[in-house]
Amino acid sequence: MTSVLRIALQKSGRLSEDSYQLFKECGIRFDYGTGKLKSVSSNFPAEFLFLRDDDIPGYVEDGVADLGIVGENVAVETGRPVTTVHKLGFSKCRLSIAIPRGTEWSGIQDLDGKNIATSYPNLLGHYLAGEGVKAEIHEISGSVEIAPSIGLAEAVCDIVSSGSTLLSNGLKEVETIFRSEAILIARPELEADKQALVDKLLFRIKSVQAAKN
Ligand code: PRT
Ligand code: ZN
Repeated sequence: MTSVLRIALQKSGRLSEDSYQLFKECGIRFDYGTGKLKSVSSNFPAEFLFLRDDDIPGYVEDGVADLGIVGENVAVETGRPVTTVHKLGFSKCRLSIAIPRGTEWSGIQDLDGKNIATSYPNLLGHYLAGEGVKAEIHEISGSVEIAPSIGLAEAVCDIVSSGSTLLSNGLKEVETIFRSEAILIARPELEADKQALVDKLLFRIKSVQAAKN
């Protein structure tokens, strides 16, 4: 049986367009955006699965997919034992701590004993532990930026790109704890035939990237 790489991509979100574009530039054709959850390439032994980004590391670990594209922030936060194959250079952002604009800031110790709202409890917890700061982490799944204004937390830790969301919620960025971009992840210990396909794909990705620099 000839092997086929199963590749998990974000169905619709900030990673999607650039992920689809990358494969297009690699000369790998497949249909997307039709509402289907799966698509087979017409000219490369690959099958694409369209999923929520948060689920991708788990599917790669479990072997449902061989490869996936996610933000490093999601890969590290989920803590799944997957291999980072390559950095892709798009969807760049940072995970930062922000506080209400009128609040004074003298350093990370200011957060001792405070409440911090975030969707990234593991990354934040790890960072605070490293700094010796004891704070209460409140995990919320969305709209993290409104937490201070509704009295839920004194600070937030969220993804920042342009900074305009923080600004429009009356917050200022005081500490960056993690920098992220899209990465290609793989299931560890792929079979030799699949690894050969990954190598072939990686060669094309690197060529596409080199042509842009
Ligand atoms: O539906 P699904 O679960 O698949 O998608 P999602 O809504 O969870 O994720 P999505 O599509 O928003 O983001 C996917 C990945 O893109 C993230 O995991 C990051 O790696 C990356 N990325 C890059 C971002 C941003 N930029 C970004 N700006 N992820 C989120 N944001 C959000 C942020 O949470 C905040 O609400 O945008 C807001 C801040 O943006 P600025 O420009 O106002 O600073
Ligand atoms: Zn998500």
